[in-house]
Amino acid sequence: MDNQFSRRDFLKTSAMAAAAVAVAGTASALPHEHAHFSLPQLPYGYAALEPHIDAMTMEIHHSRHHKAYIDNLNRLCDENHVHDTSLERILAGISRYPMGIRNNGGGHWNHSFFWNCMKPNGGGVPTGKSAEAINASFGSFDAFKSLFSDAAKSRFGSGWAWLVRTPEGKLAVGSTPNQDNPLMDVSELKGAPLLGLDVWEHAYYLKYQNKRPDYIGAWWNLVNWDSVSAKL
Ligand code: MN3
Repeated sequence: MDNQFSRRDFLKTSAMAAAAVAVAGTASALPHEHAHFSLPQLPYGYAALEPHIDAMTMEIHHSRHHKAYIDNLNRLCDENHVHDTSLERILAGISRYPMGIRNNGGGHWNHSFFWNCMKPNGGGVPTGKSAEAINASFGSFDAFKSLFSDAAKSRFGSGWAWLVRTPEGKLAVGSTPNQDNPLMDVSELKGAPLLGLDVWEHAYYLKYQNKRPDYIGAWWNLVNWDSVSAKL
């Protein structure tokens, strides 16, 4: 996304715009015959979310779990001749793809999104657009927090809890199994994700073991409300 924005700025300002378009046009067809995705850098260090999420959990979660979804996704895109480079577009039509692309494509999208749902010294009560939208939809922040926490606690097995803006423009809370997400045509919960919480055991087991509710309770101290507001 940064590349697209910087390229657009370049095109606006450069006297060499025509040449740049020619280069970009040929370059996009060359490097990869198939879709290729890469591991995004975390917006903070592995230890930055301590004590709520420990550094070792973050390092393993990002550098091994997230990376494995991407490696598998790239391999499966090659094997299945998937040329679409937009993961969002693939997810929107995921019912037409093999299960491995659903699991690993969802895994890549969900984790990329999740890292930005958190920040050091986050949490607290939302302000601005987040606060307005949450109060209007759920009555109060406490009511929303309780709904979202229940969705995260009651998701049986592995999955995610979400706050989404539905296609009708309302906010809704729900959860998805495995690495499914609300962008997928197969998902019961549909909409644009505003906030997501990973409740797979790999997200919390080292520090919290079987106590998922404790992890969820601590996670509220990390929520990046600026990121939620920016999506509204
Ligand atoms: Mn995970």
